[in-house]
Amino acid sequence: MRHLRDILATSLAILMAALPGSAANHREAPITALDHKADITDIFAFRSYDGGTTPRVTMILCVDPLQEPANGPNWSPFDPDLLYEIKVDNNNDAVEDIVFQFRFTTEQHLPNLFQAYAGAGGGITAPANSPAPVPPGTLIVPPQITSFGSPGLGQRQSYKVTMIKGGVATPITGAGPFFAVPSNVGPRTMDYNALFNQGTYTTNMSEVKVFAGTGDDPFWIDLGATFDTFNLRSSVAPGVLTPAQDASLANFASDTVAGYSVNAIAIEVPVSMLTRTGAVEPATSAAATIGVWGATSRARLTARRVPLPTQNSGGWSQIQRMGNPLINELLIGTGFKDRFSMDQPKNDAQFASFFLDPALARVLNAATGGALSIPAPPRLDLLPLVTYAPPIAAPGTPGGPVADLLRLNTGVAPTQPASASRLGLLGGDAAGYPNGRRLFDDVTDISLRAVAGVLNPAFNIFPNNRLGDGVNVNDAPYRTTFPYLANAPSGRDRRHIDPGEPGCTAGAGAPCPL
Ligand SMILES: [Ca+2]
Ligand SMILES: [Ca+2]
Ligand SMILES: [Ca+2]
Repeated sequence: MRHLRDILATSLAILMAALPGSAANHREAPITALDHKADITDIFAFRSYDGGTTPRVTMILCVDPLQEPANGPNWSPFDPDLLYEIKVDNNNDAVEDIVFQFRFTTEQHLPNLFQAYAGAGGGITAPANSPAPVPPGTLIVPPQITSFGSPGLGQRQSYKVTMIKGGVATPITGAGPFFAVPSNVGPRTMDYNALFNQGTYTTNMSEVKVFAGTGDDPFWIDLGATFDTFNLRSSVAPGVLTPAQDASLANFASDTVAGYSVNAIAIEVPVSMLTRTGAVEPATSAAATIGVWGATSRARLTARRVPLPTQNSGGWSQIQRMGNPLINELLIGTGFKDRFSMDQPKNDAQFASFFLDPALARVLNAATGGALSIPAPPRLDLLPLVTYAPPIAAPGTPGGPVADLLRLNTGVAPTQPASASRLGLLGGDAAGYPNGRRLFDDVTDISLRAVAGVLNPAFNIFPNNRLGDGVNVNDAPYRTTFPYLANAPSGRDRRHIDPGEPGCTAGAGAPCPL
């Protein structure tokens, strides 16, 4: 504890000096509300649970929130001008030791067609009454897109992956180019599932896999009610679940993100590539816990020279970064979100007041009429989220500076989905958030409860420990192997599950409460 107090004292001292007089993260900061391509929605890091024998970690960075799958004719490509990065700290100083960089290139193969993708069956030819000069029988619509070589894939994106470790940049390559899985336009145009599977690549590095593409947004939340100043639905008002609701893998409110897609970058690597010892450390080892975060950056200078390619120069400037879910979204004050987004995790002591006296706890308590019993600041109970500390890191692990990293104890074996808890560590499942983060971890409920104080046993009491928004599960089934993401909804058939409409599962697809 003395160590934690030292961190806090240092943090607050820096905070006093730094402040002037005064995650899941969808459009959470002013700067990314204006630059949605660079907007990180979520980052995940967890021990792969596909049953393989080599311990591996899967890391997934999602960007470009609330993609409407029907948003043709250009849909939602990756931005070739962005640098997408997944960073790992393995020696507790919140400075990256390993970086995985992703850069995209776009090719246009159908410059004369009005939409980026087109296809149908075996192709459609000009009928007998085709006006000259196009003779009947001429191919007008290409065949359904079933591979990255299909002619109907007019807009094709490939990407390069680079690992930077110890100052050395190493390309991660495959048998051919890595192609990004496009938006799921619809079943006539493409076999999206086939493209998804072809877009999951093994590489020249043993047990390293990569994926990039448009997939289902793996995050779920009653976003509309949450940001209507916690105006939660009657089914869960005032944000306290019944025991039955808490135990259910069903939704009692509509998932605002249902039916939307997101762009995802994923990489799976052996644990031994990530730890500082190069070994699979036991959970009790101080070297077992890593910190993971994602970042997007743009060139400082961009010259747009249409029709020539864009010219970038001047080095990179970070647009956004993310470690824990909902930190920037729910804890950092609006006046500080851009600075938070553009700064480095090692400097997060300047934001310590937001972590250690979160306004959200006070808002929750006020919104429930004082029904919660929240700890008084400074909130040392929240330090495990922003330092290397138990119950995530082993006792004796150097805490490091206050930093928003997603911390993963790589020595904790994965829990099989059938016995996993959506509440992660709070649900007694040692392999779930805030020990890393899996797709199915209900980080909204976990974060609400953590902010209410449940990481401190004295505050792990009702109603603190039953807070929730009523959305407990994703709208689409996740894969059970890398990259674990679900298929993107199709543009033709996507459906957003809205309040008052069928789709909540508190009774066989009953209407979601208004
Ligand atoms: Ca480091
Ligand atoms: Ca979803
Ligand atoms: Ca929830």
